[in-house]
Amino acid sequence: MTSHPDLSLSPEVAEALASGAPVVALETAIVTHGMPIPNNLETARAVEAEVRAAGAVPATIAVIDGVLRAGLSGAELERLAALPEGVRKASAKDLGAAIAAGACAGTTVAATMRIAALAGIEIFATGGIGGVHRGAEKTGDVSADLPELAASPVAVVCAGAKSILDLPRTLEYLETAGVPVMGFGTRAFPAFFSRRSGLELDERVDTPEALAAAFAAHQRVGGKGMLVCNPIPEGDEIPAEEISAFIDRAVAEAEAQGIAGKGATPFLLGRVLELTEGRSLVANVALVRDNARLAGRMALALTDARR
Ligand code: PSU
Ligand code: MN
Repeated sequence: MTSHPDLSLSPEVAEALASGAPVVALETAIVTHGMPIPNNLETARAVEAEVRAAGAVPATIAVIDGVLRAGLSGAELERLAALPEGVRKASAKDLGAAIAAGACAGTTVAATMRIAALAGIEIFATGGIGGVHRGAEKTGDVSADLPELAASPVAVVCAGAKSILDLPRTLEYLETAGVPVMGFGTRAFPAFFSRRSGLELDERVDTPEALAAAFAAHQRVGGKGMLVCNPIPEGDEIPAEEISAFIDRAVAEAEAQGIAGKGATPFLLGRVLELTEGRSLVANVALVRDNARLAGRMALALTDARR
């Protein structure tokens, strides 16, 4: 890892990277803008524990007092999860301003990928990615997560994307951008709460070793990011028939209230949580933990492949 003036690694993450040990990046927009207190802190801790149980080192990424950080202390994670005054949601475009302002920010998938790449971390676990929003043909709302997947050499393990988004257009964007989308144990593109969206993927891969091999080969041929889709565990699934009315209502409310820009995704996530009376949160915690486990196994496999 080359040193960077705006980036600070925890001692544990620095040592793991220096010795070639497996590391998994974790995002924090889910902590600051994706889940309510106290579930946000509990989940962030549980996800770190899953990465450790898999034998990898968790690198929770955020902006703290204007410094890009990979690996937070327990106290720093607590501070971020308490939503300090002025805490921001930082996507890729927001990092420079947050640094210059000395701000604290939870980092989206796009910003977390950018920082992971600066640190030399190749595997990243999250819940769901941002994508092309419904109605994007009028609003142009496309998450910066998608172009970042084409730009940063990081494999992102997710449970697909929520149907608050236009899922067919999200997959089309990724195809155009040259981002491989791999189904773990499935050809079905998962829809976050549900194991299938009705959309098919080109690639199914059944082991962490095969995922690591495909990611390493993608790098050798000049590729950058890769999306790994790990469907929500069966027992935690909320069938599409049950969740879709709530999602449709949240999307309609956002449109009626003219909610746009970086507030759009947090509004939609918050309304789905309220409308499902917390059931969506239980599913969300289960899938993000499962993604952390898979990312940990993939990081181990990638370390072995690189030896
Ligand atoms: N989708 C989810 N849960 C999340 C997010 C998206 O189901 O927590 C968060 C992630 O941090 C993602 C961000 O990177 O929202 C995307 O925000 P935007 O659409 O503003 O790019
Ligand atoms: Mn957006």
